[in-house]
Amino acid sequence: MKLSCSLVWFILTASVAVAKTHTLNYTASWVKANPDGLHEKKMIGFNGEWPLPDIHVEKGDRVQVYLTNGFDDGTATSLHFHGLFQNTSLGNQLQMDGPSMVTQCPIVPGQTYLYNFTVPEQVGTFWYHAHMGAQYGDGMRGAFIIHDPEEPFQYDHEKIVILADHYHENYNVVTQEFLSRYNPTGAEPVPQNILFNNTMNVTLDFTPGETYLFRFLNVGLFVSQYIILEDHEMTVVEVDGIYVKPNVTDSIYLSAGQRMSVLIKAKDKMPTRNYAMMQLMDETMLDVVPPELQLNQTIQMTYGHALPQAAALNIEDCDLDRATNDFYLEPLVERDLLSHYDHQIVMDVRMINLDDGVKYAFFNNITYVTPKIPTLTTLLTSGKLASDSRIYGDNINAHFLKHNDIIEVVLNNYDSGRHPFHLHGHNFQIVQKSPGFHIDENYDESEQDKMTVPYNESAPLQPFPERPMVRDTVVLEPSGHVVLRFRADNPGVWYFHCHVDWHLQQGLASIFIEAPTVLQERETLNENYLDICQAAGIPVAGNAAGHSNDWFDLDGLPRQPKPLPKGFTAEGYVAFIVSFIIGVWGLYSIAQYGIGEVIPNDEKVYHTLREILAENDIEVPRN
Ligand SMILES: *[C@@H]1O[C@H](CO)[C@@H](O)[C@H](O)[C@H]1NC(C)=O
Ligand SMILES: *[C@@H]1O[C@H](CO)[C@@H](O)[C@H](O)[C@H]1NC(C)=O
Ligand SMILES: *[C@@H]1O[C@H](CO)[C@@H](O)[C@H](O)[C@H]1NC(C)=O
Ligand SMILES: *[C@@H]1O[C@H](CO)[C@@H](O)[C@H](O)[C@H]1NC(C)=O
Ligand SMILES: *[C@@H]1O[C@H](CO)[C@@H](O)[C@H](O)[C@H]1NC(C)=O
Ligand SMILES: *[C@@H]1O[C@H](CO)[C@@H](O)[C@H](O)[C@H]1NC(C)=O
Ligand SMILES: *[C@@H]1O[C@H](CO)[C@@H](O)[C@H](O)[C@H]1NC(C)=O
Ligand SMILES: *[C@@H]1O[C@H](CO)[C@@H](O)[C@H](O)[C@H]1NC(C)=O
Ligand SMILES: *[C@@H]1O[C@H](CO)[C@@H](O)[C@H](O)[C@H]1NC(C)=O
Ligand SMILES: [Cu+2]
Repeated sequence: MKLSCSLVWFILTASVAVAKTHTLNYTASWVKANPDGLHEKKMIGFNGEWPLPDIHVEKGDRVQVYLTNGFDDGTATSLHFHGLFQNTSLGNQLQMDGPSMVTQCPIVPGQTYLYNFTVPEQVGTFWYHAHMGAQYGDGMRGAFIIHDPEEPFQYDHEKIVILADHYHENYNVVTQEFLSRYNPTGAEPVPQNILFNNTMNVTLDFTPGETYLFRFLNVGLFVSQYIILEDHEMTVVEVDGIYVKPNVTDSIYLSAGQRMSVLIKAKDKMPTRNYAMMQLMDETMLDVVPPELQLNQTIQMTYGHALPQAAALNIEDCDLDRATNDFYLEPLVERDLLSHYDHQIVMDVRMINLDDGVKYAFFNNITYVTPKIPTLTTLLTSGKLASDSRIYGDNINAHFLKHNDIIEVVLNNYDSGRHPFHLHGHNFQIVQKSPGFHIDENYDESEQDKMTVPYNESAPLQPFPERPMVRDTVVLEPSGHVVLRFRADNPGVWYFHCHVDWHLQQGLASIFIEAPTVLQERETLNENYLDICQAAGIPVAGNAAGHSNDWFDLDGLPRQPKPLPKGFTAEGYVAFIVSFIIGVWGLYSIAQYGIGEVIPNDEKVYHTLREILAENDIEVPRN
């Protein structure tokens, strides 16, 4: 006993001796920028500059990021480090995870929050981004690389490339237009462009004979993207912070949130021309493709500036389907399949209109609605009640996980879109991943349920892999399913959500409350946490509705709107509201990416609509 204690002490001192501390001091504020060269807009800079810096650390280092809210227009913020486990066994790590109203209060103007954590267990390609509405779409994002002194591959140069979709309007404007009854089909906002490392028309220099490690990250809000090389091979070596057995391909696919590191070997001899690296949107994710939209751009792989430029690549011969499939990749360090589960969570994904005419996204019948105080505050201030689901309210899709249980998450997609799901605090084995089941463009929405192939445990579509792929973000294909497994070895309050941020805004989220009593022993809310809550006017104790006198009083808890009246289908609503608006105002323009202009007199439209509903004997939705 004594011996093992001193051994632990020795190991701790040894690792402290080499680990560095990186102290970063950032003030977030609006700055003017013109990322695509076509439109100047406000982007979110750190210390007055945009793009934001990439953060480089080494395995085991400590990171202290002071984030000050310097916005001059009341915008609140928060910062998440995507893919980092924030292992709570290290003490007080959960309050560093970042999602607003889950593990912290929003940071209001003038306040500073310290993100203070270590990265002892992980290496590879991660990123940081605001976790407050769709805010990171305005550029509050960057790469976070954890270097490994013992990297299992060699290269001459490292290049980091963040891919993103780009909107000319600011995130709050786009969000408001999207979550509107004037967009009853829930058509996602179509970006105006795609960015390659925060800009366009990039030239990458290649030297014959050299090998390049490219770390690609999709830090966008919405569309997945392909990278396709002309006459060069990519060897995939890392995926979402997991080394994989090297696999050669000419095309890769990254959904929002995903990362891939690839080795690219330059031509051995000086070629007589330059080559194309194509960056391509996954256009199947767009409801409408506006004719002027550039779906791709050609990045120059340049051997010589005097050599002929590469033309855009014809990709007809590329096997894009293989690129979308991460099921075949195997982790380099062999980790056997978690062969059984202790607890299964089945979640059906649906998109449905509620009574306010807005299209929401659901896990089972619940769309996530932000509670009045962060779920972490509720857990840590509720004592013995922390395991009682009632105190968390009924609109956060809470799932309780027992310490060290093996959890199986089954996701069935009753929607025709692709959804990249991301789990905080863990990664997971992908034990089943069905293909998409194609849906006719003119399908009848009421037929959607019949198209879907849900997971059937007695007849899995694929054999279970012996060593399944491990990721932190996985794409659920249209009308298909995925099955994920992980061990609940990190007590916490972990957000599980779609990384298409528009779908997250529609409520496609759940909270995994993992071993709450163990977490209470590990985590204490620090002064800084309490201060930023107080500054935001958010109670520092209480249930989801902020009450701490009666823990079962949920009066005032925000909840999802009522369902649409019976017999009044979403399609009926769409047809009705569109024809109604055209009829009355004649200014509705669905041409504008299916969103249309915001009608100036919003309230009036709605009241008139209610009157017409009543006149036609359609049950009038209550307020
Ligand atoms: C961060 O920068 C601000 C502004 O330059 C300064 O006032 C503050 O003291 C700095 N904080 C730390 C911890 O370095
Ligand atoms: C990229 O090229 C297009 C077409 O030439 C041009 O309109 C745009 O301004 C360029 N963008 C940047 C950031 O260079
Ligand atoms: C967190 O740390 C504990 C203790 O070292 C370990 O058992 C567990 O696997 C870790 N969990 C994650 C998700 O890294
Ligand atoms: C960060 O956390 C470590 C470990 O708890 C602590 O020693 C250190 O003082 C903290 N940093 C700051 C600036 O508070
Ligand atoms: C992308 O931008 C970052 C800085 O913003 C830079 O360090 C990196 O080298 C750029 N990548 C490429 C491939 O140019
Ligand atoms: C790469 O993946 C394919 C499956 O797409 C597999 O057949 C092949 O064996 C893998 N190659 C290596 C070198 O692991
Ligand atoms: C790139 O986009 C243009 C139009 O924006 C289209 O004509 C071309 O086929 C696209 N190329 C690829 C490889 O998809
Ligand atoms: C969801 O369905 C369950 C069971 O049918 C029901 O008890 C619950 O109230 C529903 N929740 C909401 C928010 O509608
Ligand atoms: C699941 O598969 C089993 C075995 O093939 C089959 O008997 C059963 O009908 C299937 N269940 C559903 C709901 O399709
Ligand atoms: Cu989604």
